[in-house]
Amino acid sequence: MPRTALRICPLCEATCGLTLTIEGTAVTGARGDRDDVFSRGFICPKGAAFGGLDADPDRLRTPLVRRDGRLQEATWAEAYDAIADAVPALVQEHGAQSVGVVLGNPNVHTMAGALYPPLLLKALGTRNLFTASTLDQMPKHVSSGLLFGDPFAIAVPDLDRTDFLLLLGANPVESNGSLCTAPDFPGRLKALRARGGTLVVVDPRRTRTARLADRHLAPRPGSDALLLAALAHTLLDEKLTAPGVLAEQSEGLGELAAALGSFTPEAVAPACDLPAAEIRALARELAAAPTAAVYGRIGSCTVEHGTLASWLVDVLNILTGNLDRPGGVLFPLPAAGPRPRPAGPGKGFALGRWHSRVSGHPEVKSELPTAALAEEIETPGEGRIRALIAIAANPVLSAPDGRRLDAALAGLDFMVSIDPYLNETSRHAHVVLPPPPPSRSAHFDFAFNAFAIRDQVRYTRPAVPLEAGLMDECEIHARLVLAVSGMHGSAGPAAVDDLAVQATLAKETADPRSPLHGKDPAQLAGLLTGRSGPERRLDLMLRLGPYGDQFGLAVADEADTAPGAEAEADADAVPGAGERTAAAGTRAGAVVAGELSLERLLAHPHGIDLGPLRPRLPGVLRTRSGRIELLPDPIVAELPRLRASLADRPAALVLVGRRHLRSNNSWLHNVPALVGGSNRCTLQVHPQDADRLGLADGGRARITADGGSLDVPVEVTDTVRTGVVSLPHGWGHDRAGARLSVASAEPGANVNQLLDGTRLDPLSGTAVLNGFPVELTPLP
Ligand SMILES: Nc1nc2c(c(=O)[nH]1)N[C@H]1C(S)=C(S)[C@@H](COP(=O)(O)OP(=O)(O)OC[C@H]3O[C@@H](n4cnc5c(=O)[nH]c(N)nc54)[C@H](O)[C@@H]3O)O[C@H]1N2
Ligand SMILES: Nc1nc2c(c(=O)[nH]1)N[C@H]1C(S)=C(S)[C@@H](COP(=O)(O)OP(=O)(O)OC[C@H]3O[C@@H](n4cnc5c(=O)[nH]c(N)nc54)[C@H](O)[C@@H]3O)O[C@H]1N2
Ligand code: SF4
Ligand SMILES: [Mo]
Repeated sequence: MPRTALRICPLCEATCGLTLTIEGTAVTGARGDRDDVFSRGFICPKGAAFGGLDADPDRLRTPLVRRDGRLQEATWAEAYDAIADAVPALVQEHGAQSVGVVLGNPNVHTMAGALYPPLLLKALGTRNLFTASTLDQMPKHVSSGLLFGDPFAIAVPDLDRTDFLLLLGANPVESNGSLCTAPDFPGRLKALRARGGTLVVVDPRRTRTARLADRHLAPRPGSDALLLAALAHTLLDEKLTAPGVLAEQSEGLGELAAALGSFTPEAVAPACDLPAAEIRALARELAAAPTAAVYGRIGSCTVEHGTLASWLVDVLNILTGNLDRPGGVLFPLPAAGPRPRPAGPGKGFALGRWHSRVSGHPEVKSELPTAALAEEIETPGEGRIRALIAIAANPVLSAPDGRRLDAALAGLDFMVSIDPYLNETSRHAHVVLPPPPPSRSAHFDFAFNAFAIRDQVRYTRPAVPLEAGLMDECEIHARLVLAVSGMHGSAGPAAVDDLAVQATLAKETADPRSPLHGKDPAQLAGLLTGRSGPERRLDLMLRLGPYGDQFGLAVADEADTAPGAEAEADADAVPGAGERTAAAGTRAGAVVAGELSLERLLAHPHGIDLGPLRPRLPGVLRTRSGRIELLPDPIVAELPRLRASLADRPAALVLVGRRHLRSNNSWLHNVPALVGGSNRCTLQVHPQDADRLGLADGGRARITADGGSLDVPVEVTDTVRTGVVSLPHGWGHDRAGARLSVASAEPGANVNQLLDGTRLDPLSGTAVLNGFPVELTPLP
């Protein structure tokens, strides 16, 4: 008899609730969970293919250990013995910096990836940390760090209530949204327009999102910072600013006009390749909207001036008074996050506290640019990376110059991959530790609830029990922490979780502002519930969090910042979502502020709605001044480079990426249901450029840039603007030694081979993956 089980989808940031059909131990179907308090039944083709992904025969089911140069199946004990033999000895001989850590994107989609890497880094003591963030959203962390003092204080568009959405460099109809967790993003954009709101999309391609818009601007790639600066300039120049209460909460407002003085619409128009009048008109519309949200993603981050663009997005939100107000952009209050703290000066955000060894790149958020990983492995000298731990990362395809990285990884003394696949990166490992299929894992969105457009909390336990021989990914991580610490023989994985719990409770009970100040940490730890170490840690975070029961010891003075109690009333304020909010209201009523715990959450399998986002300023500010620092020094120092770019002669042809709905970076090309059709690695070229260059649809072209050349199939389409070509990332599955039988049949080309890793947004160390110059020649 088939049964059903709930599972939050881990495949993109939308975090939809799925209902899986299970026969025996196989997932035979997946549909949207209609009762999910957030996703309300939404599902996309990736979620629907969950069963195919779960059962992929290429998934590793045992650890692999390199013996005599070859990766061979091994037991877990053998795998951890190999790690315990290698890593501590290397650290002993060459120091902590000789071990590098690479954390890839799926870490933000697993519980293990949220709970253990901080412990691993602490155990290793290395500063050689590289993550997908420097191929992605790091510019936003930097701008938030500088503006608000907290790199995680990222305000998200209030999608369901805004009157005007200006969306730059994002294609949520295919990506399903990023740094804006919103199941059914497409439906919410349609609802915005249906309620009379306006959607403006800025993208050099006429994407599926752009096709939903009232207005689509197709500027030259890489020019968003200029466009945004001109919008801000116009608001200031035409006295259209209305920051309201934000004026008192900000520093530097008065100096902004001078800082942006040269960026008139007329000055930026040639570089953006947009009419100045259109830029002016957009600024006036933005100012006139009752509420508005400016939102930028990949296309505005992974570019030359990514941090300036990210900063300017919030400058516009501030100048128009839309930061921290309903209908504008708001700071979420996630259930497993910290309790709101009282307003006041904080520690601030510092960049460049140390620098990378070879090129001297500044550290950002304790990370170094992933584009600089290869040189840190290759370049001799003290502090060279000799061993690497890669967790859920495939930088050979995701980062610039995969060929160079390939060679560098092949020269490592030791490498561990935690990865379900033997792929372009993990094939270099000495030990591969495979997590089980996703149906066997519990799920809680530690990362994405912090960027969600509604506060809500959901948890799903494993849908299928673990078979003998498989290991839960949390345990894989915990055992890795033990193995690198030399504690591998003397302690079990539970000890790692116990230590984490003890550390949190020790801090909490010592904090005079905590309701638990002075309590006995051991007694509190004894009150935690849950079947496993990670569940007990989740219980701890929920109970200490903003809606938590504080172990029943909460005191009343936090009540005004704990919002659950008001969720029901607030829910009515969400327009265009009548039924949804009525049901959500009932659920919110079931759990009120100050009662959340794992036990409470488990009683609500479809989640608990905690209401729409609410203003949180000045409480979120952690700057040294305790105010919004609108014009921070690193930004001021960076503006001349943007100004100088006005004089640059634009390249004749530049490349941008694209995402396909049925893709997920580099690792879903092995699921038959998700490949084929329009999900292909083609180079999109505008008909005029194709004519000029002698390219034909279906023909082939050689594309060349800093890092090398690729031969790719050409797709002639007017969905890209002139002067721009588009090639998706995550392809290039043609390397020997990988085990990807479906993906290798249609390998595609790795776009990142066109880069040599030297083009970076200097403030954030983020690789320039969009808007770099290329040359094209036809191939016979
Ligand atoms: N040119 C270009 N390059 C890009 C981008 C772009 O837009 N253009 N986008 C960039 C962005 S935004 C990102 S986030 C990066 C992503 O780049 P990476 O962080 O390298 O991520 P993926 O390519 O998604 O590879 C993820 C790896 O995790 C493994 N994996 C999958 N599920 C699990 C799991 O549950 N547990 C574990 N342990 N492993 C798992 C997969 O097999 C794969 O090896 O790529 C970046 N690269
Ligand atoms: N289906 C699917 N969904 C995904 C992923 C996936 O690989 N596939 N990856 C996930 C990940 S890791 C992330 S980070 C998110 C990303 O989510 P999004 O930010 O929505 O990413 P993209 O779909 O790549 O959209 C970026 C858009 O920017 C445009 N662009 C390129 N250069 C410029 C520029 O200079 N200026 C402007 N204004 N636009 C530009 C591109 O044409 C493209 O349409 O998606 C996530 N969701
Ligand atoms: S939109 Fe994202 S979270 Fe929702 S089903 Fe699709 S892949 Fe999963
Ligand atoms: Mo990403």
